[in-house]
Amino acid sequence: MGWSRIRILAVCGAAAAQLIASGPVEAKDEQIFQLNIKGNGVPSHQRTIRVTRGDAASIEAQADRPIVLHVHGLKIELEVKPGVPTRVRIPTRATGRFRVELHERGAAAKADHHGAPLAFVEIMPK
Ligand SMILES: [Cu+2]
Repeated sequence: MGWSRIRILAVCGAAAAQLIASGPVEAKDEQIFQLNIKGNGVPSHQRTIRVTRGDAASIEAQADRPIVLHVHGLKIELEVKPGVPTRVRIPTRATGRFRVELHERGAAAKADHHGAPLAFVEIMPK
């Protein structure tokens, strides 16, 4: 279905099986989580971004229109232009569950602040 993942490095069979099970791409020690934003949502398998404290992890967002992605509590504000996959590192120093919100660009932005979360970032203790 909607698997769009980046292939950075060739992986061995066991690692490939683990990628399919866990969802995110792992290149060396970094996990990259795709968010493919269409309308006001992302595919269901992208709704939970789960990492362990101290992990190296990034979000790679794509959107069907200009948006700003906001991760509450992690101080992430990412501008995304349509058709331009855009990455941001997830700080994983603190544990918790953080809302990923979608902000529109332009005049409608303020009115639409903080609807239902697009996804959650969950940072688990080691
Ligand atoms: Cu917000």
